[in-house]
Amino acid sequence: MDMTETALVQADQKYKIVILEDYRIAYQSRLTSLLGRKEVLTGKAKFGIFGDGKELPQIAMAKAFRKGDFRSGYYRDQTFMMASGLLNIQEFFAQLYANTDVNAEPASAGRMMNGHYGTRSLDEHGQWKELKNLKNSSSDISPTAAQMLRLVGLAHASKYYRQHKDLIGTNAFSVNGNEVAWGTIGNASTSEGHFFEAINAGGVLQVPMVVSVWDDSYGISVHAKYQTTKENISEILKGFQRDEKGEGYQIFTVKGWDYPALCAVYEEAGKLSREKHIPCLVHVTELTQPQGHSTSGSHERYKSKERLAWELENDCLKRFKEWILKNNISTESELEQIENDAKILVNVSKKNAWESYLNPIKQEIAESCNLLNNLAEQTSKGDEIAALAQELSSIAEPIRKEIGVAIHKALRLTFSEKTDARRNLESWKSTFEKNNFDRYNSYLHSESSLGALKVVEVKPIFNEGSKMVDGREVLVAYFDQLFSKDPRVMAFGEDVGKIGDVNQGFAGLQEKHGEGRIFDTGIRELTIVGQGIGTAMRGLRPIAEIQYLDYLLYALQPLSDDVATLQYRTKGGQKAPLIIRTRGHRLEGIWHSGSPMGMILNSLRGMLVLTPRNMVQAAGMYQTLIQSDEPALIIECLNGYRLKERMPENLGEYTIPLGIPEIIEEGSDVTVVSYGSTLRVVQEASKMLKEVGILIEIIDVQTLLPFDINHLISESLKKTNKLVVIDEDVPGGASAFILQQILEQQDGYHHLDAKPITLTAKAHRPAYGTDGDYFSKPNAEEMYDAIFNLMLAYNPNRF
Ligand SMILES: Cc1ncc(C[n+]2csc(CCOP(=O)(O)OP(=O)(O)O)c2C)c(N)n1
Ligand SMILES: [Mg+2]
Repeated sequence: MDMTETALVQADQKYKIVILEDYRIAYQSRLTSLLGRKEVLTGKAKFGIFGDGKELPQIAMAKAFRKGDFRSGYYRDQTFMMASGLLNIQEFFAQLYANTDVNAEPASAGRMMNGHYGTRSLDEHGQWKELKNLKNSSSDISPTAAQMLRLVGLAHASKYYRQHKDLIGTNAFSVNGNEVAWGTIGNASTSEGHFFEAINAGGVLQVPMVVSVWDDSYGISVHAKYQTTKENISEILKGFQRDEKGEGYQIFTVKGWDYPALCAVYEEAGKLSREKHIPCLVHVTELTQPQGHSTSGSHERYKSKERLAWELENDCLKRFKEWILKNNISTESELEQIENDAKILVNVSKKNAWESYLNPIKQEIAESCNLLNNLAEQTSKGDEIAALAQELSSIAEPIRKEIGVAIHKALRLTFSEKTDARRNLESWKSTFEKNNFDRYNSYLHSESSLGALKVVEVKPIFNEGSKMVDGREVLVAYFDQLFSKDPRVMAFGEDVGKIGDVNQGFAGLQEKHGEGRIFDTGIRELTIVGQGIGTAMRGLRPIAEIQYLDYLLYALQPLSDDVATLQYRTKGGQKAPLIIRTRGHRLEGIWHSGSPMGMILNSLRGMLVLTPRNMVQAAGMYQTLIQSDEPALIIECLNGYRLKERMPENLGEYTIPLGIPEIIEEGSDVTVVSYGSTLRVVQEASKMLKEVGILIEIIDVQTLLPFDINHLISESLKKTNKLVVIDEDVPGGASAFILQQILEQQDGYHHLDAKPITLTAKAHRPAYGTDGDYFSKPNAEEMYDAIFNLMLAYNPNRF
């Protein structure tokens, strides 16, 4: 052999090794799916959804995936995760069994059902890791197509880092923006508005995202003919194809069983996106579902015999094997060896996963049974308690609920006894509960040193020379210094860039700080939020604007499903410290003066909800948020931008502590609790009430989540013994939450001498015009009447 021949053989050999490695991973993944389904059907796991039939394109995608890149995908992606080294087989099974140990199940510590992948961006202290040196996956959620929203932001972060590399310098997240965000979505999920909105946004922004559509012609039982015009997503997206002007997408269509073509497509798409920030769409067709959609049903019910036969023939793994053999890359027996090794590995991994899931529970069973048996010896209910222990220890595959139920019963049976054994059991139970709190209830909010409640308060400073200005000018001055100081901060939304938002809070700032920092977006609330999530997940500090509070409904899905759950569903493994800025409460008409605070409070637990009464408070809250790592919604008063306020001397330094209400008027007769714009109306009512000698104590709660953490309101009730909650939301909306907090959480009912009252807006949306507002929202005269009547009933002799 001459030199070139040797080189060729060596190259061939290398090529073969790579291909066989790909076959090995794909085959292991397939076996994992097959075994996973069995585990569910035999009752070891509750639900299973698997990546079978989608292995090959994911192997190809993983080849193009580099350090610093991010995936934003869905439940079919186990092979990609395995091929990228981000998931091993044991971890796959650990999630299937809901192992709550974060080391065994790093994606969610058993909190999410199987198939929900994600890497840990944060260390155990909640601090960022060097994400540019890691392969990353954002944490999956179940709502179809929702992953497309944050994909836009993950991709936009690369563009931002590239554009501002001199400003930002070396950082943990990006090397010159050379990272790609890889999205995956099922064919049927492309029917969602989320998908189309995200595709359009990515095209407008020209950001490095590669969207793969895994097309198996079905969405559960519903065929593509009901999902997609022409049954073909790449066909109908042709208008997005890049043209000679260089704008748009590079669109690829490739068959899901065609290994060389898949490898070539992903290499090209990755390169285009990484180097030139060109978004790409890869439509992967002719995929199958060997085991149907999930363990919840069988596809024989809705697929024809012909289709089922076609799927068998065109299974990507089968065709990959045929291709390997046809091209003499390997032999039957060599492949068989790989398959046999895979069988052993998958079985051993499954077994290890099961044991590591079950052993700690068995340990707890042993401990609790021991304590129950001790108790049995010291009680007249010995037989019953011993039977409980016996029953508990005989469960072959126990869960913790069974321990909790048995202990509770034992303590019930012996409730009047005071033995050491019972005390020991109680003490064990309290540790058990603490551990279960950690397993199932921790990390709703950041537990890092950057938690919002840990931000140190700095009071605003005013002096004699402090100017009186329009409220919006306080914001402009605040944001101006923020953009100067912190290159991670960007602000965007509808009309945010050129005109500096509809109320001029960013006026002139785009000109000063650049179009990359403060910019306009299309009218697309879902992806405005997604852009915020993705950029925040990559170390930036986005302020994403929803133009009016009423339009938060459009943005609510990703806020509720993605942002609010992120810390919780990853048990502190990921964070998106996103600030959503909006304005509302009072102005004009049905869609410009809403205050759906109950909806917000009920859907956004996990976020902070801040309701500053003026712009000085708002600027201080922004400063608190920017120093913390928690996501928040901040609602400015729509009618407050032109009201005069004093400009603080220490903008950008003072902070408003969260969860700390403020008494804005002292009084001894009634505690009146409210927030936001309504406070000004309450102050009008207060003037009228003073005329008849009634002094109300007006408390601005300032932040609804967190709510009055030091129980200031309850303290006020000790003095007044009467409570009125005034709220612009519908009856029983936010006011119900506020009452629950005061009466139950703060034990406020102890201090009441009269029925607590809520005064709210009417149940309908507010009508247009000043009269519409007056007769729809709580007005000063109604407030006067409600409070006067309360006082009259309480002490008729006083008036
Ligand atoms: C918003 C929302 N609607 C419905 C569902 C229930 N659901 C889960 S998967 C699925 C079908 C998805 O099909 P496709 O996108 O083609 O992905 P495939 O499972 O075929 O890979 C549906 C309807 C959901 N998870 N989220
Ligand atoms: Mg499908």
